Amino acid sequence: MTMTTSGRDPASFTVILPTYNEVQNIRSMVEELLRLYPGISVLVVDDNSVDGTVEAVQELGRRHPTVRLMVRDPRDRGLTASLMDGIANAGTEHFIVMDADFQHPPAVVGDVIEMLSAGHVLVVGTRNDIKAMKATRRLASWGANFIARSYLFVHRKCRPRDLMSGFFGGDAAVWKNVIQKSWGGFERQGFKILFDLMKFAPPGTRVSEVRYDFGERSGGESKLDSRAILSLLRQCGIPGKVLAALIGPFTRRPARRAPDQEAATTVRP
Ligand SMILES: Nc1nc2c(ncn2[C@@H]2O[C@H](COP(=O)(O)OP(=O)(O)OP(=O)(O)O)[C@@H](O)[C@H]2O)c(=O)[nH]1
Ligand SMILES: [Mg+2]
Repeated sequence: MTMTTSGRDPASFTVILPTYNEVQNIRSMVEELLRLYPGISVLVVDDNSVDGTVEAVQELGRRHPTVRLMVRDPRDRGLTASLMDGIANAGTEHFIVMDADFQHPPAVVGDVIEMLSAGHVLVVGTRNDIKAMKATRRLASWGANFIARSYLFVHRKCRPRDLMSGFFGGDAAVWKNVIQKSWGGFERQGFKILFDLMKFAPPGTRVSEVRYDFGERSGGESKLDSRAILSLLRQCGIPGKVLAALIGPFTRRPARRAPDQEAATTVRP
């Protein structure tokens, strides 16, 4: 069943879910999205999870024709790189990016759909409060947002209030074009693609927002570590890159992942 009134057709939306080891969340996440928005497309972009996420999504794909899985080249891991691939392959008029661990509430996707249907080019989810976070994480998020917004201010770019939120939707043609044109400028290993998109946004881009309550991760483990702040600094021009190179050696090493598998980027039904 699809709604077709006032352009609010779920079939023109793809929810992009990046995953790395999200077997505890991915089934319920996808099923909740399909329950709330029948007919919507879901594209899971996985970086070679080793916990059964891939198999879970393959099984969902067999039951639901609008669920697709993209398994990425293991030599090119990265959250931003995954989302670049997701947006480029969304295949619908609009896309919505959100985490797979329920920190971004599926119920608020409806608000994003409304605004995109009304013609907004970019709709960013702004966290109402970040109280669910530990104090250190809250401070890091505030600091990162401040650095990123200052960078965009200096470069006269539009600045969503919550650049670190990770929950946003857009017009697929506009942002696919931005990604294609500025491919080499993105911090592919980074966690904050919204910051990259804003850096390369067409002049005069307007940002709209929806508000949401930021929840706690529903299950599984966080993949966020000190790499996130380093990659954010690397997104801030030459001074940021220099600073990242200076503090890099003092930060925690990233968690070890599965050994590289044969290179393959595939979009499976
Ligand atoms: N494809 C891909 N997805 C990733 C990668 N790292 C994290 N993810 C996914 O991106 C989303 C956000 O990652 P999280 O680990 O939840 O990061 P976070 O929300 O900032 O951290 P927590 O609050 O601790 O959950 C989740 O759906 C992850 O599974 C990656 O390298 N590649
Ligand atoms: Mg999370």
